[in-house]
Parts: sequence; structure tokens; C-alpha cells
Amino acid sequence: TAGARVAAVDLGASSGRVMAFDVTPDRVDFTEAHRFPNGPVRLGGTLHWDVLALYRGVLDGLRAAGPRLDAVGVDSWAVDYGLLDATGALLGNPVHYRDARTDGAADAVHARVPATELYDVTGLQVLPFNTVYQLAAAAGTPQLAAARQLLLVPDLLNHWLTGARAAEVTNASTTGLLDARTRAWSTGLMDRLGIDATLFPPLVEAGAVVGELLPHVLAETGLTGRAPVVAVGSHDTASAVVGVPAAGRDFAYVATGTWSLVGVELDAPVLTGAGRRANFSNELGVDGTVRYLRNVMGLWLLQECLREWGDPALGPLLAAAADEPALAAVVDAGDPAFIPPGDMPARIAAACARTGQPPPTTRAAIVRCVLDSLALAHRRAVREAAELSGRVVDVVHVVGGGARNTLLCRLTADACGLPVVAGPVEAAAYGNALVQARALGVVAGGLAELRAVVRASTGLVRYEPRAGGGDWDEAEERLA
Ligand code: ADP
Ligand code: LRH
Repeated sequence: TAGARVAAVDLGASSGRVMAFDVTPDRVDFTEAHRFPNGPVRLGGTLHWDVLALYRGVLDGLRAAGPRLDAVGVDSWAVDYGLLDATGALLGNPVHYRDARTDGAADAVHARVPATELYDVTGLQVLPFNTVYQLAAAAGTPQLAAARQLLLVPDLLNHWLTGARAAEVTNASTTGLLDARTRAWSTGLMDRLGIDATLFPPLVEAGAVVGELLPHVLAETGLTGRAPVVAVGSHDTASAVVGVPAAGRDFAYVATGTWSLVGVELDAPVLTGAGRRANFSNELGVDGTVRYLRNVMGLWLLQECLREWGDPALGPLLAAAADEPALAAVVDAGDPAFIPPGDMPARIAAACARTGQPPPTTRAAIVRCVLDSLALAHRRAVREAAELSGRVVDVVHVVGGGARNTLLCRLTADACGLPVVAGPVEAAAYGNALVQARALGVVAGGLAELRAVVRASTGLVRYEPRAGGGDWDEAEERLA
């Protein structure tokens, strides 16, 4: 086939977007068909996602991307799910991973199956909100008792679009219930944890056709003709890693949006004790790969400061932060204490005080503290990923919304002592669209060929590390 038009639906924690991609065998071009805000909605004591608003955003996006689409693919943030009852009805709004219901849940799970044994099977880093811990927190609720199916967010949207039920593997690997070696559900772990294995639909690998858009979806979106929904790397980070424009194998990536996901791409999981203690994750990637990575708190730290300050413009703040002294104070951007929403500037100041550093007082100084801290955490994760996996790293690719943040890119290059190549901002959408295009037969090859298409289609910015760019070793010592 000479070309195709596909819609990449990419739902991030801070915004959802539908990108219309025109794909040829060696180049893609996209337009942003629709973007809509996303974020936690507090109802009573619980943080939710407004999943119907997201579904409507997807429909609006498909309408804007149409009227002719050759395929559709959906990716989103990981771990969260909707429950369906025996009639297929949604049992409540999906709970947001930042909700406090998981406080203490990991410990309760580990009391039944030790963390070492979980890691041996799943290779997953402990994040308090992994699906397995959310299910422990939900145990005994009427909702879970009534549930007959659990669908992660992209699988839920695919279900609403097509009627089909499937679990795409890359996102399934973030549940804590998938075997990282076999890429299959671990019914053994489910049994030991008292989790009903029949909740989980059959797994599919990225590239599989999930189904066709339902007639009422075609009618509502004004799309003409039929359109398959293709399973893409449905974990946004998996699609973003496909969209990394690396030319060789010796690269690390920093996928920076609400989170920074920092790591390397491997052919097989690394399930060592050292990796487990360093809290490295073996999340599964497209084409049988493993994303060996760690979560860093990401631009959430900045987003929450901005929200506290009444959402001032970002540009002037970043410019002021660039003029602040380097590394005056840093915090541990891996600390789960930063996960919940709420008064972020105060929490940052408290963390500085705890580690004997002068808390930043101005907005510019707080922003600089956040960006220095992120760069420091990027450096640590890049180094540890290389050490623990044996992968050589000679370049760091920064993709996602944070690739727009020149100060963050520059600091990351300085901290890592490696060149940073920044872009594309919409790496997840590129990766999503290219996996669809390959399923349609428009582009051919493996990840190297898909990445060559990304390189041919987008402008990239290179940042060389600067000598004298700050004493990062000393800054790291302050957090030791
Ligand atoms: P997510 O997918 O998690 O919702 P994105 O990848 O869309 O996140 O990244 C959002 C972040 O990108 C914002 O929080 C902001 O910090 C950063 N960003 C967006 N636009 C700009 C910009 N023009 N300059 C600097 N940073 C930006
Ligand atoms: C980034 C992301 C990340 C997960 C988090 C819940 O959007 O998918 O990879 O850890 O959301």
C-alpha cells in the first residue's frame, strides 16, 4: 500500500489528543485533530478519571481527523482500569492512580507474596499504584464483587469503540500480574493473591487488529467506510519508546511528560536482585522488547506548583529559572511522597529542609529546584539502567512534552555528561501511528525502520553536555 491515514489517540495524565497521521513508507506527517484537558476529579474522598469525557474527546477527535481513516489506535497512561459487570456496564468511574486508597496496599500484598517473588515473575518496579496494589485496596468492595471484566484504560476505550475485549501486552505489563519472561498473565500470582483470573481478557501483542469501529461510532463520528482499531503499544510509554528517533542501539530515553520514564531498551528482561533493589522495571515493549526503566516524578512537580500559583504563564517562569544559580537545592524526584496532589511548593521546601538545604523561596528558585532535581534523577536512572543491564549508552533521547523545555534538556545533558537529542514532543503519537501503519502494510520492518521514519519526519534539537555545568556528584551526595 502506498499510503494511509490513521488516527493516533494518546491520552496523557494532563491532556488527551487525537493526531491524524498521513503515512507513506518513509515519512509521516501529522496534524493535531483535537486536544482536550485531562486530570483528576475528586468526588467525595476519591480521585477519579472522567472516563466518559475522555471517550467523548476521542469521538470528537475521530470526527475531526476524518472523514476517512484507515485505522485507529489508542494509548494512555498505565495501571488504571475500568470494571464491567455481567451486562457489560461500567461499574463506576475508574479511580485515579494518585488516589490515597493504595496507602499501605503494597505492604499488604507483600505480606502474602514477598516483593522478591513478585519481582522474579513480573520484573516490575514497586509503585504504590500498580494495578495489583489497587486491586488489593479494592478487595471486598461491592464493585469488585460485581465485576466480571477488568479493562485497562486503552483496552476499555477499544472495547467501547469496537465491542471487542482484549488486553494489549505493553500496558498489561504495568499491572504487576504479567510474567515478564513469557509475556502471559501470571495466573499463579493471581491465585496466590486471591485475584479472580477470569477478570482479565486474553492478551494481544501490539499490531493485532482488535476489531472494527462499531456502526454507531461510525455514525457519531461521521467516518465513512470501515476502520479497524489496531492494538498499538497501548501503554503511552511503550508507544513513546517506539517513537524515539534513535539511530543505533546504544541509547537511553527520557520520556518526559507528567512523569519522566528513564531507561534503555532490551531484548530480554533483567530480573536481578540489584535491579529490584534499584527499583528498575521490566515493562514490556513493542516487538518483544523490554523497557528497562524507572519512574521519575516528572513535570508533575512543576504542574502542581503552577496549579498552586494559579497557573501563571510557563515561558517567563522557565526563563527566570534559567537565571537562577545551579543546584542551590535539590530534592529526590523519585520520592513517592510527591505522588499525591496538593501544595507542591510547600512539600518541596520541606524536602529541602529535611536534607539540610536552604529551601527555595521565590517561584523562579522553586522551578529551578524542580528542574535541577529532575535532571539529577535522569542522570541517576540513565547510569543505573546502563550498569544494571550492561547496555552501553552514548546518547540520551528526550521525548514528550518536556522536550519543549530547553532548560530541562540542557540540564539533563549536563547532568548525564552525554549529548541529549530532544524530540519529538509527540513521540507516543508517532509510535502509535507507526505501529498501525505497519499493521496496514504501509511501512515495513522492525523498530529500527520505524525509528528511521520518525527521524525523517521531524526536527530534533541536540544539546551537548557542558564542562563546568555544575557539580552533580556533590548534589547527589546531599540526597544520599
Ligand atoms: P502527559 O502526556 O503526561 O499529559 P505531555 O507529554 O503532554 O504530558 O507533557 C506535558 C508537559 O510538557 C507540561 O506539564 C509542561 O511542563 C511541558 N510543556 C508543554 N509545553 C511546553 C512549553 N511550551 N515549554 C516548556 N514545557 C512545556
Ligand atoms: C506515563 C505513565 C507511566 C506510568 C504512569 C502511571 O504517562 O504511563 O509510564 O507509570 O503513567
